[in-house]
Amino acid sequence: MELASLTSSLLTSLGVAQERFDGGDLVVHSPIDGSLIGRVGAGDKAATEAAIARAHDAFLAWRSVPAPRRGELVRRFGNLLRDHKTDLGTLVTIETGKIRQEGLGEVQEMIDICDFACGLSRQLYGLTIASERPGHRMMEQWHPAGVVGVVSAFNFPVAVWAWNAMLAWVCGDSVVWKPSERTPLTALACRALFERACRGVSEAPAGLLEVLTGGREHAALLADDRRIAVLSATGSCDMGRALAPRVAARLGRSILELGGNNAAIVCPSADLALTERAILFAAAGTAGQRCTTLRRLIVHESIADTLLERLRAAWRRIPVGSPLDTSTLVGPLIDSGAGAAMDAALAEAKAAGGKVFGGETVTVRGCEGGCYRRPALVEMPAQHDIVRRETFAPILYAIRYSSFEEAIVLHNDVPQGLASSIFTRDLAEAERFLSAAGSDCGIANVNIGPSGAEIGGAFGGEKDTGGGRESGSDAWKGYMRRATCTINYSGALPLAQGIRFGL
Ligand code: UN1
Repeated sequence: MELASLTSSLLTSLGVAQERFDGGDLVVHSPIDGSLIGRVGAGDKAATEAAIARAHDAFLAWRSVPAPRRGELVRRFGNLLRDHKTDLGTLVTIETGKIRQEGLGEVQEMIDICDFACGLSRQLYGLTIASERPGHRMMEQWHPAGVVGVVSAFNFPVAVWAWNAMLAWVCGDSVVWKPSERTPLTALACRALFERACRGVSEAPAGLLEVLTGGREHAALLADDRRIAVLSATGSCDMGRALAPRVAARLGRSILELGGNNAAIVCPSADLALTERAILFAAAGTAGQRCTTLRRLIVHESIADTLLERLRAAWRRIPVGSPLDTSTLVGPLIDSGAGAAMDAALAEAKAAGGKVFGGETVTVRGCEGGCYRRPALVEMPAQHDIVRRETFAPILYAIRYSSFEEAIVLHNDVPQGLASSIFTRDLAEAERFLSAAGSDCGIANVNIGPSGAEIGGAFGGEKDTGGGRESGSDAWKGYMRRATCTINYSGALPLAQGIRFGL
């Protein structure tokens, strides 16, 4: 079946009306073969203003709905995702080019965060605090923050939005979502499913979810608008550098999850068979287009030749092709610009003395309009500038190390600080890597690669990655405002710090 008609039938079965994806100004192409799969309406400034106003009205009602009832809405949405997992997963594949397994995995990640958020809706715990004054009680309350703006990227078009939106909703916030202009169709599908979920919850006001399809100017409008209590933005460091100062200029709150330059240190004691499999998924999976993709291999000189030979053999066998074909492991890059960036990075690495293996253009029969590349493995003499930059493509740079201290220095000597990993059977090495003087990233793993995190942990990283945390653990606190409350039941008025003040 042609991709356009497959897309149309998937969108229809997910509940999106035809006029929503047929006839607008924003054209959507599938990276699989470059074909046109939708035309979506791109809103203007007035439409964005109106969407924010509706979301703000929704917040004013939703904040007073008991949190477990808010969780019920998220539970219903999660069940609809279960029912439509295959269709939505296929749509993710068509719109992003990720393989079927990963498209389904992305929807599973949404379902998981729904479950997490639903449970959380009964656990938005505050503290009680011992007061220094007699007859006083102190406590912390967590209240809804307001309208949460979510800016998401093409590579995880729905899961990353779900991390934010599910927490926001149980926390009593409303959501204005600006998806990537490359992936508006999956966003429209999520909105349609969410509208269905709302039909079963009488307290759910209109405006709990507003979707802004269009260009980056909509993200800037969210950044500038004081009604957006929290702006959560996922994407490149450049995107973060453009939006964060605008939010800061109005002293607003942002949650930033930006680029990564994730490494694996492979130590002499590593289980090489396990390490090889982990590297394959982390470096080549999603065609190198995860923010957590493994981009740097820091390998001990005593095992480097053996490991690199094994990896070259594996790299040769990676099936590159249409992501709809179940035997494919590596699908297309998002567009030809991404292919050009990959080619330029490889040329730069070569000029810096890198030995490039792979990285060639692949022509896929029937998908000639797509941008396919064989994953590249590049042995570098040193951590050159090109290695320190994030190229959003399947390039794995390998560097040798001799002492463990040197490995840690190399590991941390990049501007980004998202995800990291070590492969070792030496307990002391693993613990040193996880210690305060080890990996400087927000995610640090032992004997698994840096990508493919579960939703239960807080997700995000340091330095140019932006410092924000989304998803599990106590990331929900970023979507609420904290009120410190002191209650005096003593009948007297003792002042804190023992101050005496009175006539
Ligand atoms: C992203 O690429 O922005 O940890 C998110 C992972 C996924 C999420 C990636 N669970 O690789």
